[in-house]
Amino acid sequence: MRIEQIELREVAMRLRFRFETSFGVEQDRRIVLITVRGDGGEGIAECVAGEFPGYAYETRDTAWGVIKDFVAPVVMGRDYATPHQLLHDLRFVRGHNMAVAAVEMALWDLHAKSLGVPLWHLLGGVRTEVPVGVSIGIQPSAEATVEEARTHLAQGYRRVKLKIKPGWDVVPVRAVREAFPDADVTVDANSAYRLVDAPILRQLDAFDLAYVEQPLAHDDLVDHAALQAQLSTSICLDESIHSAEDARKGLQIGAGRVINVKVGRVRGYVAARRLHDVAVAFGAPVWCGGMLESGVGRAHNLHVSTLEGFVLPGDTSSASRYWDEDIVEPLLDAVDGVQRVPEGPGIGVTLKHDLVERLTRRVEVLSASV
Ligand code: OSB
Ligand code: MG
Repeated sequence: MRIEQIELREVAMRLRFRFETSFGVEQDRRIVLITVRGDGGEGIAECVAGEFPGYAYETRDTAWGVIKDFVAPVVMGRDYATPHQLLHDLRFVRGHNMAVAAVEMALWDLHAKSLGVPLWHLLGGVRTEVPVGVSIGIQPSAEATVEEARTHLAQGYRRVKLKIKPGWDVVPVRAVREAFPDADVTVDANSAYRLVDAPILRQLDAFDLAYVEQPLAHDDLVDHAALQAQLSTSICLDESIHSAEDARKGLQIGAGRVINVKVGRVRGYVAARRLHDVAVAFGAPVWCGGMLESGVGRAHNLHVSTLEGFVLPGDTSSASRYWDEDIVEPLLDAVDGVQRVPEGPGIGVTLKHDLVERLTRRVEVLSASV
């Protein structure tokens, strides 16, 4: 596959709900889609960088600039037998994993399509059905949180994850646990606590949570290890893990026992596979987190979720929870808390081009010189 063209496209999509976390509120999404063209085909991916640097330092604008100024000039015109070499070629781009991942993931889609196989075949996936849960944002009251959990558990979702922050933790968690004694419940703090808050986090041990996700700083592993030693509940690392090496270090020092793998956060599929293999070697379960993606990113998430170590329910709940109309076909909706991995070649979904055009706010096409 010779990379002949990279298209950057920003689309505006409004979530059906206001999504509040400890780092901010999201509803009007601006999503960067990447199309890689070559050998008469094209592959697509979604950059998971947010609108503002609240979850990670990358934003849709930094990703756009990094792809245009540093990624495209290196990979444009190169002929890749498989996508593995791309990561190596980009080793001098420090950080900016979300920008690099988007291009890498689009190349995987192109590669799988050129071979006429679903992407998960190339990744070495072992399942065609992916159990999923929902991520429930911070609600106005504990009662509203219980109602959100009730609605989704009734739909068959396999786990509910509650967003928490200081002042919004024990009360909603207790309410949900009392209402649903047997449900798989987790919490995600998105780095809102410090080690001195350990006594509050220890109170969560009473609620039999599957894990507490990223309680401490986004760049920390050491304090997470100190906290894990004081908790019976497992810590799941999200923001702190950017690579297989981070996973190795985190698991080695006991900073957590579970890892949330987002392909976009960890630099793409090759990196996600390495990270996954490290976690499996440590006996640590992993699962696929979400970033409020459109159908493009959701399809990618389902493919990575087919790897054997993804044994806990992911965040890829039904597309129609998020969007009045998603930008891909077929519609990725869960049935009884299970998503089927799309069956077509590549990521197995195609863009609704007319809708995408209507939602587009800017496009830039970068081409190889001939
Ligand atoms: O921490 O997992 C997170 C959304 C945006 C940024 C970070 C996170 C999330 C979610 C939502 O939890 C998951 C989803 O429903 O896509
Ligand atoms: Mg998280």
